[in-house]
Amino acid sequence: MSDKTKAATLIGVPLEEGSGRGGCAMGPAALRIAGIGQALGELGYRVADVGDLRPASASDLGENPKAHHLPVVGAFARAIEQATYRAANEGTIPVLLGGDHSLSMGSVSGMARHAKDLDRPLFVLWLDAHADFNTPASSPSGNIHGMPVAYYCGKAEFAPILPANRPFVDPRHVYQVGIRSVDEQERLAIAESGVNVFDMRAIDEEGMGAIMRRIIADVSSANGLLHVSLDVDFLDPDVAPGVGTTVPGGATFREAHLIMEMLHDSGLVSSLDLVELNPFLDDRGKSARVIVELAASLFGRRILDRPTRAA
Ligand code: EXY
Ligand code: MN
Ligand code: MN
Ligand code: MN
Repeated sequence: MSDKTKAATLIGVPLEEGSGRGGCAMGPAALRIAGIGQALGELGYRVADVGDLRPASASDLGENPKAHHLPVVGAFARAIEQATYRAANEGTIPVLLGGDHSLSMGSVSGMARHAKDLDRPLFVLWLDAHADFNTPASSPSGNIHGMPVAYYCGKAEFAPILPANRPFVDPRHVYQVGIRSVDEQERLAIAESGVNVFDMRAIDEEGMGAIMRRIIADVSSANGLLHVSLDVDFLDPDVAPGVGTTVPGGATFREAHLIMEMLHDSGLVSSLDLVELNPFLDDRGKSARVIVELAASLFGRRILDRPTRAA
């Protein structure tokens, strides 16, 4: 996280219709109670909380049996795209408090518009058990939270949600880390797309530090902006049980913190999603607190000061 900016905008997204079950709409409240604003403030950031987005359902978007609750999810995507773009344009780091992962259709699209204004490429670091690369045609569930990566890469158009000329993210600029649950058709689409996937086996074999050094070097050499999207199910369920789509064998507490610490030191992060927290499934606020601690590491909380490395 760049210390030059030192301002963050919290954007609450009480959206759960993309997930196929109730609970994620309580995520923004749980993250606030767990102290997200206070944590960033203590690290020296000027924090503005714009409250929760509550757009009216988009009546121009018809229901789609293969993309459930499209009028609600689409209305949120429009509102999120604008709020994210505005916060970034004002020189702050947008922090999306989710809400299910379909919110990234809006946040990443908003950052893609911002990056285009700056004539810089947008990169995305997708921390998730899932690839979220389905389309309405390939999805086994019809739940839109399994589709946002395909959407912002321009590979899945449900209906005219955002303007047709919106900038897409180059799939080769998407880095997925922690992946361990991929659907059959999704697997083929990812392989063809050029998305960079570091699955759990890659993490086991190569180590999180080595993987992150490669990603950071790629973004840095392209002078890119980096959007980070953290799905609670990226973490092992023992670390963070408060999510509806747990998959065993996830990232450890320290692996996740190492990512955040290295990202902070890189100074490359422009924006952040904290998604899929389901307080109804959580263990007395455990997962909400872990997510806030990870965000604090991303914004500069450290165990000890590091020696400055020679260039
Ligand atoms: N791949 C499955 C689907 O598309 O239904 C599961 C997606 C879960 C998505 C969670 C949020 O990361
Ligand atoms: Mn996800
Ligand atoms: Mn997931
Ligand atoms: Mn490139």
